[in-house]
Amino acid sequence: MSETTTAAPATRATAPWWTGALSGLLAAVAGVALGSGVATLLGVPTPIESVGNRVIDLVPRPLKEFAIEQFGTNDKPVLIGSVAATLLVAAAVAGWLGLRRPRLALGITALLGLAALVTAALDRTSTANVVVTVIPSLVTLAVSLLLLVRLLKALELSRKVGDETPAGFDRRAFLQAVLIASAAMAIGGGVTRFLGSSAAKDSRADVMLPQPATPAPAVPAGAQADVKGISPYITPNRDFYRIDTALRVPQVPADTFNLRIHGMVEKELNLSFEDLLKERLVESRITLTCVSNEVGGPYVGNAAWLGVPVAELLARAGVKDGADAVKTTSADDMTIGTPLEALTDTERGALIAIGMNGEPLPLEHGFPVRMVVPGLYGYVSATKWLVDIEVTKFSDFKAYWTTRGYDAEAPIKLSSRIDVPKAFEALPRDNVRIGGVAWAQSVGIERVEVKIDDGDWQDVDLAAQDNVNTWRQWSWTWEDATEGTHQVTVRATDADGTTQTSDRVPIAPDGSTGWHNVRFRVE
Ligand SMILES: Nc1nc2c(c(=O)[nH]1)N[C@H]1C(S)=C(S)[C@@H](COP(=O)(O)O)O[C@H]1N2
Ligand SMILES: [Mo]
Repeated sequence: MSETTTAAPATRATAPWWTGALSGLLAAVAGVALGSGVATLLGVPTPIESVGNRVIDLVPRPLKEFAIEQFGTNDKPVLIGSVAATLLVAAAVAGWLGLRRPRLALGITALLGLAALVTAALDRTSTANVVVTVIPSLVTLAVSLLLLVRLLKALELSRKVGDETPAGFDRRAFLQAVLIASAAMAIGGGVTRFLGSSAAKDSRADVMLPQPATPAPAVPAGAQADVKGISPYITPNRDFYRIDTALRVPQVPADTFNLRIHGMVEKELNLSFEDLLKERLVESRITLTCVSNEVGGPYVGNAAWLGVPVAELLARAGVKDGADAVKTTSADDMTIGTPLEALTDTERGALIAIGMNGEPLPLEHGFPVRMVVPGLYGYVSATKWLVDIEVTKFSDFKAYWTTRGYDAEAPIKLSSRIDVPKAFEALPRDNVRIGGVAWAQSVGIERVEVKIDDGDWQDVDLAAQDNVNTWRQWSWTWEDATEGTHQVTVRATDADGTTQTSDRVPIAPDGSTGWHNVRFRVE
């Protein structure tokens, strides 16, 4: 960026500020788009995803909880959006500054690119070699810098020889650079959008699940309560809650899959996906729950899981004396610790699952293989994209969430939820139908009661109990409903005779408690 040798005027005229900001934006977006296209072709995280993954790992637990609470399953788009928005603002400011101080603009752009590079090198969600995972951010860095140089160059004011007043910037060169940047953007965006990573998706489409040796018994008639708007008894896969730290769903094709079982065992086992298909497959309905589920929250779902009993595989490996824990690791390096006895207990029925509601596991729910353990919160049991099972001791390791303020062991707490009415819903006086679900995995639900306002507890109608590991639906009609605003409260009692406590405790360190209530109107 050469300065003219003539004495510069006190204030230098420049091209309009927005041309600088636009240049910064275009250079950054085109760079990111091309980098993302390359990432897609290589099957590794895009630069924005890598930055996002790092943010997930670095944010303190309260903020993570806040994000899950505020945005629920949308926390990922919100995070990606925030990273992208921050980048756009920084790039626009850099471009604007670049009108007067091109070196500063290039410096800022280089720093942004380097940040992406470092996060790509540290990205845990990719099993590819680092040399490959950093290629997209290198492309982003190079393309952004080259384009920014070209755009800013075009914006430099040319001066007629011997004339103090600038003649304006080179509109043709600027337009040309804008077109080049736009083309880069379109190509990168198109590749990312249309060639999105497909190896795991294709692999899933090829999977044929065998018939289970032990199918689940039919869902009992009457397990579904007759209340409009209540949760479906079986949660469809597409509606099943999703909670994980993976910004980009880990890609684990079934044909390269290997499950290693090792640690304090007599004999290490290595099982391919084919091997798992040949095992004795069991199908059972199990209600999964997340420790992040607030009282009345949505992070609970009921599905039929197909899988190999964990107890059988552990028995074959031969667990050594002294072990009390199993540390499972996923393809994206999530570590989860589970009490050994929960997995060796054949009664409990923990599964190495390969199927969900009659289909191979959806990619977001752990394809090709995950663990499902009745009665334990997901973060201590339900490892998705499972690749490694190590028999060990709790004293020898700390699992991911245990280092973030959650307890190492966490059975699911007895709980109940009102599905209908929704908050502030208006119901007609002659048809005040109330309903919901209650769960006490591995024990079973025996009784559910509701009360209106400060009235007496009333027994509700319980739908048929499926098995002790599934939720149970309930319904109730308020016969002599009175007009106005009311509050309904629910509490459940399990088959051991324990009734839910009214004490409200937060989700950390081992799950929420308290009664769910809903305010609604009768008209
Ligand atoms: N690899 C991996 N597995 C994981 C998690 C994760 O973040 N990564 N989250 C766990 C948590 S906290 C829960 S509640 C369940 C949720 O399973 P789902 O998304 O299929 O409902 O997965 C568990 N398995
Ligand atoms: Mo969870």
